[in-house]
Amino acid sequence: NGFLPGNRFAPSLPSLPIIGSILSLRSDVAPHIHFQQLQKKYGNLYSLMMGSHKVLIVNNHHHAKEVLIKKGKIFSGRPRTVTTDLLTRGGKDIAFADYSSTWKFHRKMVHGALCMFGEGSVSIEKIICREASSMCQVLTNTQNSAVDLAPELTRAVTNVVCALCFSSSYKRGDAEFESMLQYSQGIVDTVAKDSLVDIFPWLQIFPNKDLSILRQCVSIRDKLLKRKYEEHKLNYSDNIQRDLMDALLRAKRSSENNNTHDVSLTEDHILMTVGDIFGAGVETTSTVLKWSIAYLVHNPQVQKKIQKELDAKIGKDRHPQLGDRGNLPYLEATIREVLRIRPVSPLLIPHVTLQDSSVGEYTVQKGTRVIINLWSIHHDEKEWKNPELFDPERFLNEQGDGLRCPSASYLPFGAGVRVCLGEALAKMELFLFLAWILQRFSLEMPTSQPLPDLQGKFGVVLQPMKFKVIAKLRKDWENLPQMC
Ligand code: HEM
Ligand code: PLO
Repeated sequence: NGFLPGNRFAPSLPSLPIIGSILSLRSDVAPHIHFQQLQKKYGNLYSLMMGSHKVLIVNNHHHAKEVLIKKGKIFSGRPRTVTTDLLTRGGKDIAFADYSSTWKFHRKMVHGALCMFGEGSVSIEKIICREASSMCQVLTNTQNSAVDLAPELTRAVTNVVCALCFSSSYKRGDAEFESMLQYSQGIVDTVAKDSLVDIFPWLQIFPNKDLSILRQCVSIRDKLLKRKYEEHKLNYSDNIQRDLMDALLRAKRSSENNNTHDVSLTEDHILMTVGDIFGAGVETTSTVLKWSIAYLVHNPQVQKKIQKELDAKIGKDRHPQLGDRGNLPYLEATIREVLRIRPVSPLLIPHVTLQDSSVGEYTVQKGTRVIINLWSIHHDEKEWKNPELFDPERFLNEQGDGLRCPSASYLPFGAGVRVCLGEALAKMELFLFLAWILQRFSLEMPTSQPLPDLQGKFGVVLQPMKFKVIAKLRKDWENLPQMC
């Protein structure tokens, strides 16, 4: 079972009874950067106490792979925390649910439903291209003025995941979409950031601004999910499966008709699982698109190279399609570099050790929380030359016509038992949206505005700060009819 005899524990930060290591955790920098800095003093594998919970911090890819892959099952639990319990009704979703047969069943189901639209399938490509086209149309109408692209990028990404989950989509300015943007930002700002209530659950009894924002946002989200659920129940038919919601309804019915099934699928489970996919689908991909644009305006030479590649391989007579992926290595390399330099989920989601085990030479006891610091792994100086430099070429071979993996210290989607469920979908979206935008537009900074901030705001996803850019139609595109 991977348990090594002996009792060598990883170096530990100082800790006091009840409050744990909180005094050593106070810092002006975000947790992923603080955990990276603590390596200087404690090495790349060390532990600390969050209140009464022992936490192991993993900053190195060898140890990360031991946890995620080699001993994946042993480390596949999730902690229960006040904020994630509020979001998921006590872990009735996938991402924040502890290891259990219900979690395994949900994961398999959703995986199956996503594969239905999966790689190579025409329908998902069509949906993404429809949204890309509509986004390009909006950019054409606002061109030459400085705009925050985030709402349009988010609408495009939301509509893809809306099509998958609910067979629906939002028009510009739709009130439900605007309310979704608001509640979702409220949730990102307040959930699962190892805030004090998650470390000391008893603090819930005191008034807490973040917790009340979270409660309010979750209640708005739950009403939306419940509405979609009821609509689907009304129009449900055993013969047609339109989307993920139908797939989950069908599984619920068959588990009810078949008493031998030992996995119970309640209404709560369906709502929370769709909520996960919808939330992950919106917040992750839109965040990566925003980071991509921030880095492209910082690095106009990269933007030009992508456009040169697009002009040579696709030209102006047709739009980009998934089949072009193998032919556009520079664009692919740029996407990989964005996912390296600004990982969406810099600390993944905490894992929990389900039985006594070990990592490297150290013993890890059952119940220990394990935080994989993807930030350290993606910025490891032994693995990446000049890690803070944005350089897509590190992912290209010497001829520059093919991709390579310069280091094994790269895990943007995690790995193993808890690997991201949306990796294939996210990669299709990133490729198509960026290819469509850069084929037609050049992204520039408005004069007299500072370049976007690249530090990011830490939370359950690492988001860039708001910024405005000008999307200018490229030469030769001004007079062409839009191919929509
Ligand atoms: C989990 C990354 C997009 C659904 C994760 C994890 C990471 C990740 C790092 C945590 C792995 C762990 O805890 O060990 C990303 C990135 C994305 C992305 C970088 C975009 C570029 C998506 C999308 C979906 C999705 C589009 C949904 C369609 C999920 C789910 C989990 C997850 C459900 C939880 C899996 C589990 O706990 O069993 N993702 N993700 N992700 N992701 Fe993604
Ligand atoms: C984003 C805000 C939504 O309103 C709710 C939600 C659900 C699933 C979460 C997602 C949020 C953030 C990103 C997460 C995703 C599950 C997997 C994904 C944590 C909180 C990642 C990157 O791990």
